[in-house]
Amino acid sequence: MGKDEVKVLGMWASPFCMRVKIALAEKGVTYEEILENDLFGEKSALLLKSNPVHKQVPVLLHGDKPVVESTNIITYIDEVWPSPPLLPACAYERSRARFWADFIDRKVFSAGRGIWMANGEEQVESSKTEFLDILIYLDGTLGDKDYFTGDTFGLVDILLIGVTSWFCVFEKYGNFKVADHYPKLGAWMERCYARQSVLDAQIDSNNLFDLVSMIRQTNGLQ
Ligand SMILES: N[C@@H](CCC(=O)N[C@@H](CS)C(=O)NCC(=O)O)C(=O)O
Repeated sequence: MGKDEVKVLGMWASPFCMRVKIALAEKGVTYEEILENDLFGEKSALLLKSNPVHKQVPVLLHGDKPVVESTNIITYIDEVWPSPPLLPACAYERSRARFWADFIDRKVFSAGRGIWMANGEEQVESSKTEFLDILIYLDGTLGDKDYFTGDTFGLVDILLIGVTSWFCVFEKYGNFKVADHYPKLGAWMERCYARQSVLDAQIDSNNLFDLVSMIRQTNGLQ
């Protein structure tokens, strides 16, 4: 493998892989995507060798060097291919972006999972409240800006828009629409989905519904 060659080990339904694909597209970096066929069964030897600790996708292979964890991968991409920058020039604004990146990573996807893995109406309602309460903070920090750190699409946008690929699932099982509760976040999603990088990386919602229904059945949920 050439020393500058870029490969992404991925999986079609992964919001975290979507993030990496968006970041590479924003930077104009060409890459080969290698999909894991059986991520929850037999993982490929390449994945096990590249991410021996977590054994998860995405993995970015830069030449023969593996980089793991989607947020870490995107900051690596931003350092190696600096233009256009994904983090603000000002140190204070960069620290704020990293704070929100961490908030998104800790909270949003796991709260959404609580909705689609809920067992019964009561659990659905409490998970939905938890999820919507997390979004209050994101809606607040977005405010009237086009993107989370101002006028330009950046790290925080990429991290959250990847996770929004699963919002259709959260909304279906929770019987709500994020945009009805948070119109500014709804408009931000539309703005992001108008970008080619996001469109090209988007995940098919019907395939996600099939996957989720299969996972629920496997776990004995109705
Ligand atoms: N924190 C990780 C999460 C990655 C992750 O959860 N990947 C999932 C696919 S969406 C995975 O590889 N799951 C397989 C496993 O955990 O065994 C990141 O941001 O990259």
